[in-house]
Amino acid sequence: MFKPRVLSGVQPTGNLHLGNYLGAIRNWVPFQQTHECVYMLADLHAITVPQDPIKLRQSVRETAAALIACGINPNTSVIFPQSAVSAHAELAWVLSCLTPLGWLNRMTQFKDKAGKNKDNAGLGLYSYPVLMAADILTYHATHVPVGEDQKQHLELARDIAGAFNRAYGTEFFPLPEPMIMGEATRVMSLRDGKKKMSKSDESDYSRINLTDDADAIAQKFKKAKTDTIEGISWDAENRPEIANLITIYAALSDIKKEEVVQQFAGAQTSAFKSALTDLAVAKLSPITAKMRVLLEDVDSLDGILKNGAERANELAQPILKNAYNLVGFWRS
Ligand code: AQP
Repeated sequence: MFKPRVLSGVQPTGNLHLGNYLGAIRNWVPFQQTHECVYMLADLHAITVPQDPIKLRQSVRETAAALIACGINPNTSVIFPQSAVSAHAELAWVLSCLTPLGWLNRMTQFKDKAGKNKDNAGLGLYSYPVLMAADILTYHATHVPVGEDQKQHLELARDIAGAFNRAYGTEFFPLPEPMIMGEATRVMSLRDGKKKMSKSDESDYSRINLTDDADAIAQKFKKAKTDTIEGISWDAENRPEIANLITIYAALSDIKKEEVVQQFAGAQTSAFKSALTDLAVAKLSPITAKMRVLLEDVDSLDGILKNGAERANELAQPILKNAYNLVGFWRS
């Protein structure tokens, strides 16, 4: 039997936003009571699109500070930069040899990110889901809490684990369970209710960043796209932007969407936006303040990352070694 172990990660690509928080990071916190937790700053994934080296390094610190400020305890959970544990890249190679191209061709994130210029996209962007499978399997992780956008990659990780087990006549890798949790599994852009909120969106007004102050949050919700229909009602098809704001309100206040609709049914959009601003500021400002304090002490943060990398290596290396032995590789 596999010990219940959680793995998840976030790319240190700046602009950590409300979608990352509500869809993923916030859900990682309670697992610390029940599971062994491993949370990576996915810098190997980050370079699937161009990154400035100095910013990337600093962004790992900022993302670590965000996780800690959101309630991840570095003394119990393992927080580490992915690039500090070579097992991820090493296992990814083995898994890539077992992954048919047809499986990767179905991945919608590659199609979205590569756009029309597919031939110029890097191989790393295409094989990103194989590295993600390696991230999970190299810890024998059983549960992976992610936002809705990562569901397809998680299903692929299960298929890849199965492919390895079949190829080597073993049950060595557990099939990881995706955990898509909470009211806000897919937070949408504030400028376009049909596009997910994203770090790489050119418009800063499309997202609420975890580092935004009260004024910025107020401005962004005030300018958020809505419609001309009166009152607050749930109609995801025809009122996607209002549905998104209802979802955010529900998630931040830990109530159901129906309750939000009941509470604001007769309210004007501007009044609802103002209540949402107050709620978001109340929930996010303690996180922002804690992040600021943590980032003032770079040495302590670097110490946390170094210690996390050592602990992650201790977990990953024996699993990689066993996997290599199954393949017939040399690794003592
Ligand atoms: N809009 C979202 N709603 C809910 N969950 C989301 N996540 C991302 N966007 C949303 C979840 O956050 C975790 C970390 O994501 P990531 O940083 O590793 O990568 P991503 O999914 O590519 O995030 P972005 O913001 O869209 O970054 P860019 O623009 O750089 O591609 C994951 O669990 C993800 O599901």
